[in-house]
Amino acid sequence: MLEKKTIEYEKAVLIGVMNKDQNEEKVNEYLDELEFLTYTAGGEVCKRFVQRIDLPNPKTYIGSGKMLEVEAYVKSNDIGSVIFDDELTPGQQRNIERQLKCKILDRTSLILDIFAQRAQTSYARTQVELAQYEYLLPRLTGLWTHLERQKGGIGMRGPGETEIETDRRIVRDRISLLKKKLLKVDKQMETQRGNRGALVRVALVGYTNVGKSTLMNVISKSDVFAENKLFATLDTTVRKVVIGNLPFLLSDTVGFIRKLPTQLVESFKSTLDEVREADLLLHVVDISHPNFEEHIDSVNQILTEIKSSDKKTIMVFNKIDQYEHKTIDDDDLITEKTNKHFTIEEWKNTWMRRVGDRALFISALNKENLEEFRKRVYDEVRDIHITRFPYNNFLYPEHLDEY
Ligand SMILES: Nc1nc2c(ncn2[C@@H]2O[C@H](COP(=O)(O)OP(=O)(O)OP(=O)(O)O)[C@@H](O)[C@H]2O)c(=O)[nH]1
Ligand SMILES: [Mg+2]
Repeated sequence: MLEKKTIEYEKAVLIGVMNKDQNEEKVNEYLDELEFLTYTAGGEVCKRFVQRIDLPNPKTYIGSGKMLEVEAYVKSNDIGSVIFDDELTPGQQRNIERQLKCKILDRTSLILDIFAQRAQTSYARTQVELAQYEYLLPRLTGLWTHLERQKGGIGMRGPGETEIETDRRIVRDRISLLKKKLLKVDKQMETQRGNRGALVRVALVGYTNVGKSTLMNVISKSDVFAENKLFATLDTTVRKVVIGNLPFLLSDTVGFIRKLPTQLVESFKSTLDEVREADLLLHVVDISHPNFEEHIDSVNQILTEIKSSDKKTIMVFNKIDQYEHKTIDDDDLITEKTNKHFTIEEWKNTWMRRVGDRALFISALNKENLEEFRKRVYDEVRDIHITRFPYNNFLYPEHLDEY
């Protein structure tokens, strides 16, 4: 019999704060995502702590009373990591670590850790390593200021300072080396992209885990890795797809997330170039996710950051097979109807009013509505093609179904 392998999950605790603009539901949704990230990184969440606080405590993020509560729990439950749903300052991180005496992670370091774990190619690894060192550098500096403050400048010079200075120098050297390495690969990739000729380029973009790779696979009959964890894809895959007689390039790339660390956006610059240089974006959305509208906003924000927000875009609402809306009983006269109660039909109407026919509702998994999807993509690609090659358009019939 095959030996059954059980994965050892590290015990973790999550910490979030609720300010006056957030309700409990919202904070829980954020912590659900943090829990999913933790699970993806190999952790098992034993408890969540939430504190109502308008501004994070500058020393320990949460208040001292809450810290004691967390400390007691960490001690008696053999907790390996305490994970905060926000970026901690280097000082906060250190103070908390000193009190809790276990690993302290923030949202940024957790995401960086997942990226590091998932990077397959040497190119992706280089990009992640750069982002990690960029994250580390101010924290090394922080370590020094902290020692300086604690023990005073005098007597702390010498070995202590040299050590940190050396560390800092090593990290800086490593950063510039990695940047040079990436620059070289960037050039190669640029040439590669140039060699692809005049084909229209379409890019799948969207929040992580929405089904971009699954859609890529059904459309291009390729075999991109897809799974129900976050950041399954880190590298970009480009495939030539032909719909009707019209060939174009389709790319699948890294997923986005709320508060995506800026270090990652920067170091994944060339991976994201595929998006930046695309003629058409397919913005894939997981409509079955309770927070999908916020996901759309996060994605749009990142698209703005990488100067791609004004591109022609089709909104592709995926996972309609899994969509569940809240219902209101007939005799319930109190509950107000919100968009959580919308049916798929109501969402269709809403989005049609917003973007006209540039919104599609599909299930990549069950292959629902894929014909409509192909037809819309065909029409858009054809339009781009005709604009680009006005003398060559006799090749393409007005509509796909004229074949
Ligand atoms: N129910 C349902 N599940 C889907 C559908 N499309 C994809 N999935 C599932 O959603 C999960 C994520 O799919 P991926 O294709 O890996 O998602 P992705 O957007 O590429 O994710 P990242 O690469 O992590 O950003 C997988 O478990 C898929 O099987 C769908 O239409 N319906
Ligand atoms: Mg993917």
